[in-house]
Amino acid sequence: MEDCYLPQDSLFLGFDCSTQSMKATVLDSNLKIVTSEIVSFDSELPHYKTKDGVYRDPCVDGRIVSPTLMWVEALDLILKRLVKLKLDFGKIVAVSGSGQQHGSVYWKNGSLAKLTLLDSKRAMVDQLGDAFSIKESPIWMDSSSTQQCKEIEKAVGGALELSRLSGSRAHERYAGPQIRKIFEMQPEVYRDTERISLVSSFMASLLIGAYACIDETDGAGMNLMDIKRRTWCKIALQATAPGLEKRLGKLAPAHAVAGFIAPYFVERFHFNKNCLVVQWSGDNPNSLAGLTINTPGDLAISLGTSDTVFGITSDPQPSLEGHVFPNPVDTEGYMVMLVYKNGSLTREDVRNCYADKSWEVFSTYLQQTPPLNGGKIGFYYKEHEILPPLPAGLHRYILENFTGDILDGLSEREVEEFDPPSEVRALIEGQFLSMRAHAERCGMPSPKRIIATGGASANLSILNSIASIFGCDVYTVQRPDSASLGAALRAAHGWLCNERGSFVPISCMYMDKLEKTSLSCKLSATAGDRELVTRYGLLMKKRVEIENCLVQKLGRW
Ligand code: ADP
Ligand code: XUL
Repeated sequence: MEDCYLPQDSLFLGFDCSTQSMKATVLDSNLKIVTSEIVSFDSELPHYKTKDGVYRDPCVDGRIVSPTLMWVEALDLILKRLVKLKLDFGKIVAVSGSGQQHGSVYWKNGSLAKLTLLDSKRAMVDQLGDAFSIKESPIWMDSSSTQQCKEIEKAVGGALELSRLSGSRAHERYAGPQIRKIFEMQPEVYRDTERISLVSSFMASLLIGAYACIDETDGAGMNLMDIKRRTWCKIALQATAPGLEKRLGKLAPAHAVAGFIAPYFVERFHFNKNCLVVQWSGDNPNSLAGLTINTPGDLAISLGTSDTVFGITSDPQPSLEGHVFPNPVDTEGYMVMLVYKNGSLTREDVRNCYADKSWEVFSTYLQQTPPLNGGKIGFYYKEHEILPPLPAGLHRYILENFTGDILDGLSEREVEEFDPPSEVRALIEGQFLSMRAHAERCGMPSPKRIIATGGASANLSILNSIASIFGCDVYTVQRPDSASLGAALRAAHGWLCNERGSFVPISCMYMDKLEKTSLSCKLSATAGDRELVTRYGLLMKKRVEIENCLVQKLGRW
């Protein structure tokens, strides 16, 4: 194993610009957390008037955006908070970050000059007010580009072909269909755009005071990149919009250095001028890094605003439901992922309706009710769902007979038949049975261990349900914000690769001393009995059949 020495007394800063908040985590050279901070968009930047960090457009079906400037202001604010915590910025040798995946930012013609010449005496937000041709960035929750998805798939030879080329079929939230929508509906705005960034490369651009490259892993979440070659895919570019390649700039590996930190940050926060900014990437890829996932069979379940399931493989299969990205922490291999839009916000909704708005009551209900819920199952979609593509809505069923014919065997009953505790269990079992079913369908290996992260991984009763449904142990990390932790780890990794002049495996930084770092995980829920796992398997199959019926009846594709 190579010697992966990080200089004593140095610090590594990782951000996470997510849907509801901006987070920061600082690691020392032993990969221990020194400090962390969070800025919640709704409550701490109330003048943007977001709800859950976003605007849901009441006039345009499925349009969900966030104000780009809010992210700019949040960066300044979180750095000010870190100053208050007496963080020694001079010791930070590398910075990186996570962005919510797929969200895109549109820089107006002539904005590079504004970015390069930021004056450290005035807040960034006051200098970039006029820098964007679109002030509200489409984000991952948006589902308003169905038409463009269809057009792009048709132009490249179908959904599966696009998935084979770019790692995913066309998805409304992906930047490619969003860009095409802007090109079609606001051609003058598209013409007035000199650069398109993802949230990740946008934040890196602020930090280096120039346009940063899009990294190859987050770039794969656009329906525009050839995942095998790690280059822009000509046919997808052509199917999306003219003159796109020059607006996207170049791609770079996630471990590459984007540049030195800009004078704005050196003068305003006293960063060392030699501090490196390592390419930012998506929040899920950085979580994969932060959870130290590097063996097939390790499965991560992230329970944040969205729920995601991911692991690594050397042999990804193109599919219509999963996503394939280049491995963010290696030059070889792939990350495979499933994404649900109805994650924490839907759990909160059910908690608020049925469990006195309290996680404690929610957990008690989950503990009180028997596994399999007496055949009561539910599909809870507060928002239009991605997996499967179904509109917002609530569908409850009671399976009378587990072995009977699916449509004869189930009856859709009145809401009253579900008391509050079984409502909670139906939601949780439904969410995790769906994950188990789709992970199997995508060819992900049966998990040997699951690592849970994200806000809801703090809930032990949820973790117990996961362990029973998947039939394997569930681990948690010391802190649920693995995306900013992973970003700090990737900052260290990028620094090391740069120092060496070539790629080194990320694991060499923590191998053999994992338990001494802040990356170690602990066993939080143990696998349930095998018989229950088998019975959950049967319930899962029934649920898939019902899901398929719902998609046939209500799906939009
Ligand atoms: P983000 O995707 O914005 O980074 P987080 O990972 O920070 O989201 O997760 C935030 C979510 O965590 C909240 O929306 C909340 O519903 C959920 N959460 C927090 N505590 C609990 C709990 N004890 N049980 C279930 N969910 C929780
Ligand atoms: C991933 C996705 C979400 C966002 C949330 O494809 O859409 O998980 O990354 O921030």
